[in-house]
Amino acid sequence: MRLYGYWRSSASYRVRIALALKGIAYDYVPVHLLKNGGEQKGTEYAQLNPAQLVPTLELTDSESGATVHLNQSLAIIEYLDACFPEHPLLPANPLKAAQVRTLALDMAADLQPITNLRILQYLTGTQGQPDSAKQVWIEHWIAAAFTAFEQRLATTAGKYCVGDSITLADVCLVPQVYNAKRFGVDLTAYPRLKEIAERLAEHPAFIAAAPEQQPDANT
Ligand SMILES: N[C@@H](CCC(=O)N[C@@H](CS)C(=O)NCC(=O)O)C(=O)O
Repeated sequence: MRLYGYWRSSASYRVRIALALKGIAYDYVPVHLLKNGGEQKGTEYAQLNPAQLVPTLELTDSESGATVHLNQSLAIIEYLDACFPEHPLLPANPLKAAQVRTLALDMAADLQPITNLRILQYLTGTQGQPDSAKQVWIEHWIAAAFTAFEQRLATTAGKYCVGDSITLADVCLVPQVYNAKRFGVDLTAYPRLKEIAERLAEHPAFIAAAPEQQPDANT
């Protein structure tokens, strides 16, 4: 398998965590989101993902032998979960699975897309907003999402976001916490979220998947 990603991309980070949890070996191909106007927009990469976003997972289909490119981190992770059932990321219990998906989507569908690079570039570029507007925007949407997440944890959490096993919810939380810290967001108002994120940060798979551990870190 080959993962096209970027060290600081939260969607790539999610897939790296899932790969590490499941102990799947893969090659890593960095796609620089800023250099030369963004390599994700280049003709070569856009063939792998028409949405011009990372990540892309390249794999060989075991049935046809064809090389396949998968996009959308949650689709990729669900594929990995189905093919590599060790350490399941979605509980078998349908109610618990729905709770996991709710928390995962809070981060991956409601928060991350509106704080994504292209949105921020549109805000300060096309919309002509000052650079400070970016920070205000990010802080506002992180607070909205983390407040809801914190309240949900009151009924779902154990050691981790849902119960005592690591799930897709945890996989989606950690990259957004990384992003929040990057923008200087204080997590004190979210004690459960903070405690779970700190616990996850000590897990070997989350350590291996961390942005600073990637070959393209700080480039
Ligand atoms: N829903 C997509 C989101 C992918 C995404 O937004 N990727 C970001 C990095 S986290 C990206 O490639 N941004 C480049 C850009 O905004 O131009 C997924 O989960 O895979």
